[in-house]
Amino acid sequence: MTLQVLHRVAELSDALDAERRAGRTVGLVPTMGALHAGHGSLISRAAAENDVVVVTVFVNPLQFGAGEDLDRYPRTLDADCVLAEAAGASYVLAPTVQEMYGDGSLTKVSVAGSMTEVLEGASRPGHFDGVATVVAKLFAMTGRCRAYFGEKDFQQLAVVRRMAADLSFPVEIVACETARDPDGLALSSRNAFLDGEERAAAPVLHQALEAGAALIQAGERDPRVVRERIAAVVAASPLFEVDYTAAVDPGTLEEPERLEGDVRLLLAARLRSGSARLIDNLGTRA
Ligand code: PAJ
Repeated sequence: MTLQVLHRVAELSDALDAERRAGRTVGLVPTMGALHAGHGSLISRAAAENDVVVVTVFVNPLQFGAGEDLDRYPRTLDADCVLAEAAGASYVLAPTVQEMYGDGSLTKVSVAGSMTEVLEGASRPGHFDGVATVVAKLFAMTGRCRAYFGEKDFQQLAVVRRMAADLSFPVEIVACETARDPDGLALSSRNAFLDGEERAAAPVLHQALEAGAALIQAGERDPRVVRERIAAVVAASPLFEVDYTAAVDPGTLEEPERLEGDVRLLLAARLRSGSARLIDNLGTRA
């Protein structure tokens, strides 16, 4: 099936109602565009598990804070459509801000509690309200579906899961592994902001997480020691400044007294040049 590019929400809802009436299952892959092979891996998986796949491309102003990179976020719709189609998408929805929010929305979806207050939530106040609000809207527009999210944004995945369950959306959330370059750097639209030297140094983020995991495998059970080791590995690179590092329970995102069972290691670091802020995470077991 050739790709259909839609700009109107009503067109998408009508098309998907017709697909479901014909007995077809729907996979949804929400994105902000600037698609790379990481997004491609979500789309391919959605295409393997569903009859019809919708990719949404919308740079959501609500989830960017003042002074963040909303204005320079890459917008590459033509190339996005080529990648989405090659990976198996049937529809791309690329709405304008006006189409999504009209003259402004008075309703906000907010997941309360520490899940949205720690880590990215602490560094980016309001960010997860913006994510929860736009994803709730995309779920309402799409209707019954499976929705694919990357572990790359591990906290986002947890927030979206909780929001979908709390609001009873008929949506099954599917978590997908992080796609990486061969040197370990997690694929990200923001990697495009790095210069050659920064790109060469960037695998230090994944190496730091692996060093944290190795420490746990060697028997370390104190989360503070693990997160400090991760920070020390990143800090050894003069190009990066650590924002946060964490060793937490993957369900609650809280730091336990002692590491036991499944552990998620997370970090965020800023390039000192100001070119970008990168995040990454890794799962391990204590
Ligand atoms: P965006 O950053 O475009 O990411 C879209 C989806 O692709 C997210 O689920 C993200 O986790 C996933 N993704 C990004 N890089 C990945 C990688 N290297 N491997 C695997 N998956 C990866 O996340 C957003 O957009 C927005 O917050 C959104 C959910 C669309 C709401 O606006």
